[in-house]
Amino acid sequence: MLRRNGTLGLVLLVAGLGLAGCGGGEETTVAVTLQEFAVLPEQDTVPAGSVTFEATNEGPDDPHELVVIRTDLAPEALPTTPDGAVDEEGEGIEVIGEIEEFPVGETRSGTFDLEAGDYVLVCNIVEEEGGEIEAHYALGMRIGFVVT
Ligand SMILES: [Cu+2]
Repeated sequence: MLRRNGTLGLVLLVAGLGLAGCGGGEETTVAVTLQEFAVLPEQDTVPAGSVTFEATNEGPDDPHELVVIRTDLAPEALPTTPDGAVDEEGEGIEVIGEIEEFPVGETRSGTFDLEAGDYVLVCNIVEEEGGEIEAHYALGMRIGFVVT
């Protein structure tokens, strides 16, 4: 009797681990503030699985976007094009997806299947402001993000 219960318990435990290890088990929502010039997620570490970013553009003036990049590079060390934007085809990075540019005062969400690893969240908008080129990435819209 004792032995049977022990075996049953072990089987249930293994089944439970199997489900958890199947991927897609975890669903996490992370609020992210976009502003001039910063990307501010409410948490910087999430479990692997389905991750929904709820991005709010707090401006005050510019449209912003949120690009999810998998990379082992530091947030400020991503490959760039001559205008200062991240080269999305560059060495050492993989663009997973993005929430496209949207206006101040609005919130947009995007859901991505993220494996464990190191990521960087950036806004990769480049605009001309009074004759000067402004790359939001170069101005500080970048932050590390870890999936465990
Ligand atoms: Cu931006």
